[in-house]
Amino acid sequence: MEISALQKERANYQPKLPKALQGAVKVKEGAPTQSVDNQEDIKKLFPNTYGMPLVEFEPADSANNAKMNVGVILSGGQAPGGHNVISGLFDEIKKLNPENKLYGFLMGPGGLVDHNYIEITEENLQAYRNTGGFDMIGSGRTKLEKEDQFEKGLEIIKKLNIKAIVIIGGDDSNTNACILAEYYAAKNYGIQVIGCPKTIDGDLKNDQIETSFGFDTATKTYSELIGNIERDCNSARKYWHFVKLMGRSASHIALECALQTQPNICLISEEIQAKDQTLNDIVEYIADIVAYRAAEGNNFGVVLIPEGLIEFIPAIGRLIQELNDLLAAHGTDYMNLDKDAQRKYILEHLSTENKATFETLPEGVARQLSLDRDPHGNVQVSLIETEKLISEMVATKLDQWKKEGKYKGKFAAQHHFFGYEGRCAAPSNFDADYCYALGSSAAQLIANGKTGYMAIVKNTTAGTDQWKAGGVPITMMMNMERRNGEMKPVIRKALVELDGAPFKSFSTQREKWAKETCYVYPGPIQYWGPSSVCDQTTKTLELEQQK
Ligand code: FBP
Repeated sequence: MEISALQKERANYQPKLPKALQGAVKVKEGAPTQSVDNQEDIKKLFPNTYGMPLVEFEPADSANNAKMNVGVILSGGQAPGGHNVISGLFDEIKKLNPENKLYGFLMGPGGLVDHNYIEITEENLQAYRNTGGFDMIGSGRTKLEKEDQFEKGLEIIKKLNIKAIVIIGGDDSNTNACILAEYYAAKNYGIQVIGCPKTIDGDLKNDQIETSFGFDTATKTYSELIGNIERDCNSARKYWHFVKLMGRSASHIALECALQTQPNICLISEEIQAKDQTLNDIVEYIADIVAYRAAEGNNFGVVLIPEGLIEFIPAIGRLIQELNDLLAAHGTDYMNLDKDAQRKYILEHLSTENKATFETLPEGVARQLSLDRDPHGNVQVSLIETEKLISEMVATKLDQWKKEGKYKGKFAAQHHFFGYEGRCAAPSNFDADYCYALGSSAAQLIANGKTGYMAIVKNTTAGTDQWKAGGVPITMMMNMERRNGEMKPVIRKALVELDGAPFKSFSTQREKWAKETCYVYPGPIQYWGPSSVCDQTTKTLELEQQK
C-alpha cells in the first residue's frame, strides 16, 4: 500500500495515555448506579447488568496478566480515531499477556453473525495507527438485536476462544451492545461485551461521557472548509453560501463550527423546536438578515444548517412520528407500489394535520420522509437537500419583498454539504490520544471482568496524563423511547442544551455576526507545532467544562 508523507510521519506518533493506564492498573468502584429515567422498566429488561457501579482505573503495584482473546467491531458511521481505539486495545491486551489475540470482525456487526473476521497483528495494524477511516476492518449498520444473531455470534466467539467483544459505535450500537451483554450474562455464557463512544455527531455524551470520539476532528475539518468559504465569500462579495452540516439529529456539529468560524447565520434545530417555529419562520429569519446586509451593501454571507433540522421543525416532526408508526404497521402494504400510488396511499392514511404538512413539502423531501429509513429506523436526513430547500424559499421570499418595495439587493446562492469529508480525516492529536486511551480502557474493563460497560475517559480539557479513565454501566445512560411504534430501551441522545454554555456563547454573539462580518479562519488541523494550535479541544468541550 502506497502511503502519503503525512501518513508515514504520523505512524510514528505515540499517543499519550492517562497516568492510570501507563503501567499496571487496578479498579476503584463507585456506588451502584441507576438509569437516567424509567428505572423500573430498565431494571426489568436488564436484570443482570442493571445498577452496576461506575469504575475508575488507578495505578497498581502489580500487573494483572489476564489471558484473554478479544473481538472488536466497528459499527455505524465512520469517525476519526477508530483505528486508534483498535491500536489502544491491541497494545493493552498484548501488554497484559503477549499471547492474547485480537480479532477484528469485518464490515460491522454483520461480521460477527456471518463469521467474517481477521486476526489483527502488529504487522497489519502498523499501517493504520493514527489514521482516519474504518477501512482496516470496515464498518456496517447491521442491527444486532435478535437471539439467533447472538447465538450465531457465539459460535465464532467460542471457536476463537474469545472472552469479550468490544463494540465501537454510537448510541444505537451501544444500546445493542448492552442488549448483547445482558443476553450473554443471562445465559451464563461467560462472554463480556464492552462499548466505546463513537460518533462525529457528538450526541453520545452525558455526565460520564465528555465527548464522543471523532467530533473533535470532524468539526475541525468542517471549520477549516467553512473558514475557506468565508474568506472566498468576503473576497468576491457576491454569494450567499448555504452549508448543510452532518449530524443526524442534534446540532452539536453546526454549533461547534459556528463557534469556530463565526458565520452570519447558524440554525440550531433544538432552538427551532423549542420556539415551535415553522419553515416559514426560519425563511423569514434568514431573509431579514439578507435584506439587512443588502441595505449595508453586503450582498453576501454564510449560513450553517444542521442536517437534522427538518425533523425538529415541530409540524414536520409530528408528521415523521406518524409516518414511522405507519411504516412499522403497514410498510409492507405499499413498499411495492409505484411512486404515485405510494404518495396516494400515505395521503389516505395520514391524519388531517399531518396530511396538510405532507402536501406542502417538495416531492423529493416528502419521499425521503415517507420511505427511506436506515436499519435503526432513522430518517436518512443526510440525503435531504435542506440547504437547497431553504435557499430557494429565501429567494422566493426576497422576490416577494422586492415587489413590495421592502428589499433592494442581489441574492445569489451557492450550496454545500459537509459530511463525509470530515468522517475519515486523520485524527487530531486529541482524537488520536482520546481513542487510544478508550481502547486501553476497554481492555482493562475486560481484564477486570466487566460486561455491559462503556469505556470512558474524563477530565479531557486537562493534560493527557491527568485524564481519568474507567467505565460506565451502559444501563445508566438508558431510558424508554418510542421507536418504530414500540417503547424500547435506548441510550438517551444528548441534544444541544439551550441553557448550556456553548449555545449561550453563540446566542450572545450571533446578532453581531449577522450584521457585521466577523469571520474566523481556523485553517487545517495541525499535528506538529505550538501546543496552542495542535492541542486545542473543541469550543464545545472547553465551554462545557468551564461550568
Ligand atoms: P453514527 O451515528 O453511526 O456515528 O453516524 C453518523 C452519521 O455520520 C450522521 O451524521 C449521518 O446522518 C449518518 O451517519 C449518515 O449515514 P451513512 O453513512 O449511512 O450515509
